[in-house]
Amino acid sequence: MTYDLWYWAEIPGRGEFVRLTLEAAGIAYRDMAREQGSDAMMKDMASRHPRPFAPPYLVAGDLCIAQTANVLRFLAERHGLGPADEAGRLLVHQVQLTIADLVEEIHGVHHPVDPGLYYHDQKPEALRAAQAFRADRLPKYLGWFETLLADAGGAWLAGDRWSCADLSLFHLVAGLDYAFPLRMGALAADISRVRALHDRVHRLPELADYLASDRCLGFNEDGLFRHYPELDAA
Ligand SMILES: N[C@@H](CCC(=O)N[C@@H](CS)C(=O)NCC(=O)O)C(=O)O
Repeated sequence: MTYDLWYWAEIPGRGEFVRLTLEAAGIAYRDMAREQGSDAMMKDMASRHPRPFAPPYLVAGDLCIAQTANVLRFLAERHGLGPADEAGRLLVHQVQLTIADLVEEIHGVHHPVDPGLYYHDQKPEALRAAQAFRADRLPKYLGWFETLLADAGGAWLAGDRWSCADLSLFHLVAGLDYAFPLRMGALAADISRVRALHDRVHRLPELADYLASDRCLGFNEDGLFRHYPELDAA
């Protein structure tokens, strides 16, 4: 079956977490909004029952699955990705949900008052949010991933092969490098396992063609991970 992935055409955003798994697992899919435009996605979304709250969502025959972590869980189960044991599968999903929490906080740094307003309409609040994010939340989350990797004792977060969670952590770190290069540099000594995992995923032969292709969009200031120099500091 060829899946339909729907996500904003202009940014990597949350869609990239799904795309990376589809690409690395060699699963056939169409990137619908890239083909038809984001307006077509709004029309498609409105026509679905039950209607997804927000993209990304994946259409698999009669199924329409939204929420990034939920989509990835579906793909992992359908395609036998990640660990086979229950504890491992639950851990992968737990990591995925925690990444979703962090992604929400990252978005909240540049949109601390209202996601419907522009960044420049909430800049003083963003400066304050960024300070707390850099000082407390970012090291806390990254420290947790570091602990998980230490506990896992191997190359991957769970099991002896990459899972969706490893691919997602790669994208998360890449986004943080883009948005907060100074802070990520300052934290480097504390997150060596996370960095090694990022580099390991970056080198996966399964992803080489995709990462080198123009289908793999760079980050930009319309997306989730935005580089505003005033929000970054060591
Ligand atoms: N928790 C959801 C969040 C989905 C979400 O916020 N999607 C964004 C794009 S990255 C969106 O289009 N949101 C529209 C809205 O919240 O109104 C997930 O992880 O998939």
